[in-house]
Amino acid sequence: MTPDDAPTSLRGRRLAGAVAGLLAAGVALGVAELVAALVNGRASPVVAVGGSAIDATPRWLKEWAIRSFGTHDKTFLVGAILVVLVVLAAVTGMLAVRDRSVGLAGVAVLAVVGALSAGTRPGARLVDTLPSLVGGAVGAGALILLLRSLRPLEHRAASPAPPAAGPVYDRRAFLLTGIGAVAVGAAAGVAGRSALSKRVDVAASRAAVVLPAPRTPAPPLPAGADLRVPGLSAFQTPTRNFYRIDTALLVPQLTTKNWRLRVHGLVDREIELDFATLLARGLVERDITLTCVSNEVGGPLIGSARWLGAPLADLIREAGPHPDADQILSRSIDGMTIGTPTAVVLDGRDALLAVGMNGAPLPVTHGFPVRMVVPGLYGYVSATKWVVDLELTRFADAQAYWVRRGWAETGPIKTMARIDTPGAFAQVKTGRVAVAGVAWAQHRGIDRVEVRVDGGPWQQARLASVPSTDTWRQWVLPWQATRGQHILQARATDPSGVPQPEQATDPFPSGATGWPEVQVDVV
Ligand SMILES: Nc1nc2c(c(=O)[nH]1)N[C@H]1C(S)=C(S)[C@@H](COP(=O)(O)O)O[C@H]1N2
Ligand SMILES: [Mo]
Repeated sequence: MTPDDAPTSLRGRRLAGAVAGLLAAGVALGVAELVAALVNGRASPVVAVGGSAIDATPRWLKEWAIRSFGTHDKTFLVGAILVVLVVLAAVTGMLAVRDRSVGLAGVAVLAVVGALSAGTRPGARLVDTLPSLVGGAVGAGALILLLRSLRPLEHRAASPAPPAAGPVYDRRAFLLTGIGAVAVGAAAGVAGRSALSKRVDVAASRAAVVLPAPRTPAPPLPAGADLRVPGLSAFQTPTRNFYRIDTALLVPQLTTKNWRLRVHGLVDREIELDFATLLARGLVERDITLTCVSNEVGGPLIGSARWLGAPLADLIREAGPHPDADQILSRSIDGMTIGTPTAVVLDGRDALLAVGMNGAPLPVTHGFPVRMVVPGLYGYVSATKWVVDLELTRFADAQAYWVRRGWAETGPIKTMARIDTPGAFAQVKTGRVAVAGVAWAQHRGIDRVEVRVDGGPWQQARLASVPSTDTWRQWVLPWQATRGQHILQARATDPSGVPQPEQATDPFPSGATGWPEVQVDVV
C-alpha cells in the first residue's frame, strides 16, 4: 500500500480483521463441537475449559459466584469464557491483518488451552484433546482464507487499482468467504449438538435399565478358575479392557424405548418384541469368551465376560423356522449383517440375546441395549451388537457383510493358546519362571496345553478349572530359566486329541493358525 492511503485503509481492514477473527473462532467452536460429539460424546472445549477454570478457582471466588449467580453460576462461567474468547479472537484477527503469523499463533494458543483443559479433566483420554486441535486447525484455515480476501487490492496482480476513496480490499470476496465460514461453523455446531443430545438420551436410557435377576444364574466359578499369576489375563475381562471391534464410526445410539426386535423371513409366525418383553422372557447368565476372527496368533482380540441374556433358541423356535432356513441373518441398527447357522443356535448351546455384561447393562460400545452372543463362533458370524432384526434365510440366498468380502461363511473358533507371561522380549531372571497364558476352543473345551523351550520336548502345563467349555482356560508351567535367549512356544489341544497346527496362517478368511511364540532374555 502507499503511505498516503495507509491510515484509512488500515483502519477499515483492521475492523474487517476483527470480524475475520470472530468468524474463525466461530468456525473453530462449531467444528470442535462436532468432533467432540463424534469422538467421545462429550461436551465442547468451552465446557472443558470451564471445568478446569472451576477447579482452578479459589474457593472464596467460587463461593462468591455461587452466592451471586445461584444455579446460574455455570451459565455465567461459560458466558464469561465466551466473552474472553470473543475479545481474544477479535484482537487476534486485527493483528493478523498486518502479520498472518500473529493470527495463527493466537489460534494455536487457544487450541492448546482447550486441548490441555479437555485432556486433563478427570477420566480424560487422549482423544478428548481432538476437538480443540481439529477445531483450531479448521479455524486457522478459515482465518487464512478470510485474511487473503483482506489483502490490499493493489498488492494483487490481477486486480485493478482501487479508486482513491473506494474500498481498499475485495469486499465481495470477504463477504462470500465470511458467509461460507458462518455456514460451516453453524452447520458443524448444530450437527454436533444434535449428536450430543442423542447420546445423552442413550446414557440416560442405559442408566435407567434395571436388569432382572437371572432365572438361571451362571454356574459358580470353580475354585482356581483364576490362577492369579502376575501378567496372566484375568479369567473375567474387566469391561473397560474388553476389546472392541466394529465398523461403526459413530457408535449407534439406540435407547431401550426405541429398541424393537423383529424375527421374520422363512418362519411360520413373525415375532416382534420390545425391550420389556425381552426381559420378561426370563434371562440366563453365562460366562462366555468372545473372540474376533481377525485376532493374530498371540493377539488381544479376545475377552471373557459374564453375559446376561434371553435364550435365542427359544425365540427362534417360537417363530417356527422352515427346515430350509439354514441361516439366521441378524441386522444391527447401523446396517451390519451377520449370518449365523440356524443349527448352531438350536443345538443346545447358550446362544443369547444379551442385555447385561459383567453385572451391568451392555455398554453402548458393546451393543446397548441388546446384542447376540453365541459360544463357539467368531464375532463376525455371531455377536451382532445393537441387533434389531433376525431374518431366517438360506446361506445360498443371502450373504452377510463380511462373507461378501471373502471371509468364511461359517466361523467356528479355532483351538488356540496364547502366552501371556513372560511377555515378548521380556527380561527375566534365571531360576524358576512361571510361563502362563490362556487357551480357548469355545464349546469344545481345552484338554491340554503344552509348552516347549528352544524346540525341545513338549511339557504339559497345569490347567485351571473352568465353569464350562464356553470360556477360555488359564494354564501355567513352571520353568527353570537358564541364562541366555530362549524361545517359548505353546500349543493347545481340544477333545479331538489333535493339537492346534504349527502351520502359521493369516486371520483371513477363517481365523489365524500357528503356535504362539515369545522370545525371552534370561539374565
Ligand atoms: N453391529 C455390529 N456388530 C458387530 C460388529 C460390527 O461391526 N457391527 N462386529 C462384530 C465382530 S467382528 C466382533 S469380533 C464382535 C466384537 O464385539 P465387542 O466389540 O463387544 O468385543 O462384535 C461383532 N458384532
Ligand atoms: Mo471380529
